[in-house]
Amino acid sequence: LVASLEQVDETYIMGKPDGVQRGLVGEIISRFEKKGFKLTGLKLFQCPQDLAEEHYKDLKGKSFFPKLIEYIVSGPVVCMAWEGVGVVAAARKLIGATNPLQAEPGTIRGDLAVQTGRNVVHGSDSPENGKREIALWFKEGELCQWTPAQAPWLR
Ligand code: RTP
Repeated sequence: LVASLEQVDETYIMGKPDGVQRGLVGEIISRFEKKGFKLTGLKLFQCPQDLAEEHYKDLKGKSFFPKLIEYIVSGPVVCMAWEGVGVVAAARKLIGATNPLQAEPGTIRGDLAVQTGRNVVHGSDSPENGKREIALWFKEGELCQWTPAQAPWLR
């Protein structure tokens, strides 16, 4: 009851090219599904250069920016939109620290990655960016609004 009164947010989660190449797509999706969030968008997608640059525009001045863009467009990514109470912060926790060597065991990066430049997955860092990024990566008809079958233990 308490949770149902709170704000439902949405976040953009992306399996990065290394996650796809290493066969971790199912594992990544599974972590968010098992937690109890609702999937509202999902596609495999070859990201063009301009979209990668727009997505990471806040990092444009960083020395690693060119390598980051090269990495993101190096192969298909898995684009996901997830919805739920507190989903943005919870997803960041499930993903773990940016540097996988500092990410806690039990997190996606802590369990599955070693290098910052190959850290398997992206998650929006605020509800505002969640909305912005979902609008950036998905066309309207690609998102599904649906009501899960009654399962009050997940609310
Ligand atoms: P993300 O946006 O991918 O979820 O990652 P984040 O918030 O944890 O980290 P952020 O600082 O926004 O950086 C975005 C991505 O850039 C790559 N990166 N490389 N020093 C480096 O070489 C470096 N620092 C960041 C990572 O792929 C990081 O996830």
